[in-house]
Amino acid sequence: MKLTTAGESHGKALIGIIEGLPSGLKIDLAEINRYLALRQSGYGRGGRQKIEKDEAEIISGVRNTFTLGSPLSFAVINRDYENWRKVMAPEGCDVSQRQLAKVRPGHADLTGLIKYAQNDARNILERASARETAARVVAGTVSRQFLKTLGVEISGYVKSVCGIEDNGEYSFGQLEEAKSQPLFMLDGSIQERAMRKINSLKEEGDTAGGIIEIRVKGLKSGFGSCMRYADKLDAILCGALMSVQAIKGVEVGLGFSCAQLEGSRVHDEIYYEENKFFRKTNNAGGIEGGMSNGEEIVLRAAMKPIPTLMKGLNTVDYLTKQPAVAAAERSDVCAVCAAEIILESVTASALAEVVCSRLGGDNMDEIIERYEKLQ
Ligand code: EPS
Repeated sequence: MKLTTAGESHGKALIGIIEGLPSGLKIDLAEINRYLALRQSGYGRGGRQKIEKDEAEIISGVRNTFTLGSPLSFAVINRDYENWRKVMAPEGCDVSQRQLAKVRPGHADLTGLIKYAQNDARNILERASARETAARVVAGTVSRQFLKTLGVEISGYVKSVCGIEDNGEYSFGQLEEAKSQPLFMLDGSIQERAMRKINSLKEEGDTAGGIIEIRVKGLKSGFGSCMRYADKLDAILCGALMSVQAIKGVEVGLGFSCAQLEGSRVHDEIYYEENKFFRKTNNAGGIEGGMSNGEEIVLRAAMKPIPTLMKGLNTVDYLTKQPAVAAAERSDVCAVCAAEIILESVTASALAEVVCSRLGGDNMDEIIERYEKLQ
């Protein structure tokens, strides 16, 4: 299974092509649109989300709601394109308008300008923008529907915003509650504090990031590999999380805390009862030796603060080489909720690919039969 995305933030549309999907998978378009709406939601988003109302149009690969086994292609139209046509139209436009030279620290602007030999950072930021993730949510929700047929589910929540952290422990079932909360947090009073922090950052023209926890329930053991480094499940999943805009750190299970503890407090002891191996703890986060071990997979990702600050950071004008204040027109103050949905989605896509490459199969019946035979 392979996903290609295309599209500029203020261009006509975001496009995706998923290759390698088996035939016979039922596609629920309403669910795809529900996750697209969730990606747009959350406390701290900026003005752009009032313009967009993301909906996926499936263009190929599905007939009468079932996949055909052919490439599934889709589009999400950018409503804002109508306001940008005169500076973005591929057929011809006025590129002298909306130029960006006061490159933003933390954004792709400066390095992209140099790498792609451009004079206008708009030619960089339009694609580097996190708007691209709408396409990854569409593909991720298709993958989520594929995994669901095997009994594999993905959920998550926002654990911290700008250092305001929830250290509670939650069962998988409790996580779904997060999506009805303004910041996808599970502790009401911590969430209130985080919302107040976002309010004050907005007034100051500043931004915030946070930590997001993603969990996978129901995946059987043995996915990934201890034989080939490139097939290690933790490497694949961490790579998927790191591919999301603004993610600067990822961990599995205890993650960075492992380094501070003795082995006896880290490794999950093994038991056997009623013909089944099990562990009473899950510090490994469901992955040992690069393979799923049948426990819940626990991933955490750190999102940096949005790099467009209304108050502007010190920078240099790319064209004049003079000191300047970085460009800012409108911006999100905090997009941790969007990141939560995106991280679930890329986890789903990466896992679906791992499952397909292990099980093979051209149609869903074949895949379900092969999965059921596994321990
Ligand atoms: C983004 C800048 C903002 C965000 C955008 C990502 O867009 P604009 O420049 O149009 O105000 O809202 O995210 C989205 C549009 C989205 O749908 O997530 C950036 O520079 O990365």
